[in-house]
Amino acid sequence: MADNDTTKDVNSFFAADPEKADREFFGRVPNPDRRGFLKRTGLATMAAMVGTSIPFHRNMPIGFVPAAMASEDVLVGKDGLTLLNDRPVNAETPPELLDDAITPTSRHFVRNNGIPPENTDAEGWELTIDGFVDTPMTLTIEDLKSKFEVVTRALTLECGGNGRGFFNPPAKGNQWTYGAVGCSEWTGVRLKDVLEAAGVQSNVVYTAHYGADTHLSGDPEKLPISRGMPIAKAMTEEVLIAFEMNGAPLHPLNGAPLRLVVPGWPASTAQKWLTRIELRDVVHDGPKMTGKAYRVPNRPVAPGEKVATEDFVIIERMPVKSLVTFPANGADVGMETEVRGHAWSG
Ligand SMILES: Nc1nc2c(c(=O)[nH]1)N[C@H]1C(S)=C(S)[C@@H](COP(=O)(O)O)O[C@H]1N2
Ligand SMILES: [Mo]
Repeated sequence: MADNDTTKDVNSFFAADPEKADREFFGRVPNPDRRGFLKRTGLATMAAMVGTSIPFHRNMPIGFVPAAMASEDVLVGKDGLTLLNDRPVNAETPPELLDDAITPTSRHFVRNNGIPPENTDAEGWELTIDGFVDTPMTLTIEDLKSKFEVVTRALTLECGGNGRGFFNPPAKGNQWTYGAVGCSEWTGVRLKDVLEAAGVQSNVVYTAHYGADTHLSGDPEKLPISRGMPIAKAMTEEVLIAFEMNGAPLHPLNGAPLRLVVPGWPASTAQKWLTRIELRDVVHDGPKMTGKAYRVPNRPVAPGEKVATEDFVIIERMPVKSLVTFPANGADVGMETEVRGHAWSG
């Protein structure tokens, strides 16, 4: 059927601009259930690229099927999550599966901005601490475990976009509903202890975090995301460099083998597949730090009101929220029933 050139065409079409490619093939339906329903015109576009007609997507050659249709394999080790996107993988947890006090790893949501690294072996993984420090350091996970106090904490991670699916007017991006939040038990060392060992210089105002995932475009020069936080937050007791989640190594989709956990702040600051922390004398300006990414108006505004870019500030503490996890939404219950859930805040 398709020769290699056409296969490359479609793949590069998806690689160059996945959102545009998705729109072409699936239409602009911000709906997690759209998978499998290829638009008629999308089918035609794809058929034109293959040079033959395609009655059913299951007849398309492997490697040619858009990532969007290969959704069965992208959530290995996760259980019951709703897939919002599979390039990059984004999946949220239905509220009734967040009933436990400690979120099981299989139910912790996944928010990827790029493509996770293929090699997530703890063996040989290195973390570099540099920038304005007295002693730049490169540490293995064994170094972290042997040189610093290892602590275990139940910490809440919530995506800054959680709940965005209900915004009116609609917001761009993954249409998260309730479940881009989790509270697992994380084991690792305090970021503070590691930074103190490196020696934080007096001019430091901000951290910059780097991970081993790659940009959707495949361009090695581009980073999918690199965020940071004020040094004062980085030096608090509860910010961890974690290598375990619920008593086992991190799940590959949740940043194995090493990640930051920054509780109470948008989880975008909690860099996964962590390879480097740089201390800066200015606020970090990496991808997803500037413009409107993870920034909010500096005052309450009406929904949809235009706000000047210079009036946006970086999101820090997340607001107070709560979620009913039992009974399940829409469940048939008696006249009297117990209701449970969680509340959390930044
Ligand atoms: N390296 C890297 N770290 C990352 C991201 C990413 O795409 N790449 N996504 C961030 C965002 S936006 C969120 S909400 C959390 C999600 O963590 P989880 O996937 O473990 O739930 O990871 C953060 N850390
Ligand atoms: Mo996020």
